[in-house]
Amino acid sequence: MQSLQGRTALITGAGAGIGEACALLFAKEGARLVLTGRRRDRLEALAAKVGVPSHIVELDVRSRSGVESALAALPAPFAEVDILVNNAGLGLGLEPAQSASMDDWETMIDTNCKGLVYVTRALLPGMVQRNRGHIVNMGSIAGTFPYPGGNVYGATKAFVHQFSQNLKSDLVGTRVRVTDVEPGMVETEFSIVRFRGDAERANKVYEGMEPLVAADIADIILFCVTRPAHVNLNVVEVMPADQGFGPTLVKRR
Ligand code: NDP
Ligand code: 8X3
Repeated sequence: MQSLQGRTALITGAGAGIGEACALLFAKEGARLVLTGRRRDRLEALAAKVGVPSHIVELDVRSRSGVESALAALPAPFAEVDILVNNAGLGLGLEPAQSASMDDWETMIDTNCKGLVYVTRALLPGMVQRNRGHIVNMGSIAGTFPYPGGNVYGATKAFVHQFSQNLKSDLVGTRVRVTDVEPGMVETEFSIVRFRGDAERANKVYEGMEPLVAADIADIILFCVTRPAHVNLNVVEVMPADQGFGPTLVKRR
């Protein structure tokens, strides 16, 4: 097992949910943190909590120029990123394709696909040059298993899956690793965002069942990034015990 002591981890969307849980767990393991996201207040509160050196970058991953300039200007000792967690992402709406919002579709594509690609492309050359690094992409079971209303969200996560595998192909022979983590239902702000702040509707998604929590996913990501350097976990698919295939197949009590 590798230690996180002295390693630098950059997390996109670190201010909430899975990103925040990764920051807290990585900090416990002694990593240095670059915390990125759009809500600076969240990042500042988190930085005050982690108890390790951390650097905040207020960043919307949809901005190609913003990503390029911010990540080129990371100060020492945060500039050499060892672990990138491409976590920033969202689902918007559950309408069928014939009536879903094109703006929502574009936002999901811009964030989940293009944003992830911008951040990866900005940090990858340094990792390859140093022959050291690990990119963890947040996929989803929605990228494999279709469900009504999952249309573009699921398609963006299928992109994440295939991009991760193709990245791995390009990196064979280097010590830069790639893992696609594909969770099922995790209770975070995900459903509140999906339903535009409708907390009652969001709560119903997890009613009567035991969902995963953000710390479960952080724990899995920590496992992936601490394997010996020659071990690459390609894809990790994880669901709550109460979830079957697709959100319509949930065991509620
Ligand atoms: P949350 O809504 O709790 O967190 C999402 C994070 O993404 C926030 O920190 C948010 O920060 C950030 N984010 C969203 N848009 C942008 C943007 N344009 N630029 C930068 N940061 C952004 O949800 P989760 O923690 O659940 O989601 C994290 C990832 O996990 C996503 O990729 C999601 O698709 C994936 N996932 C979630 C599952 C679930 O059931 N919850 C299951 C499978 C995958 P801010 O708003 O401050 O920018
Ligand atoms: C989020 C999980 O099952 O709601 O990626 O699509 S699901």
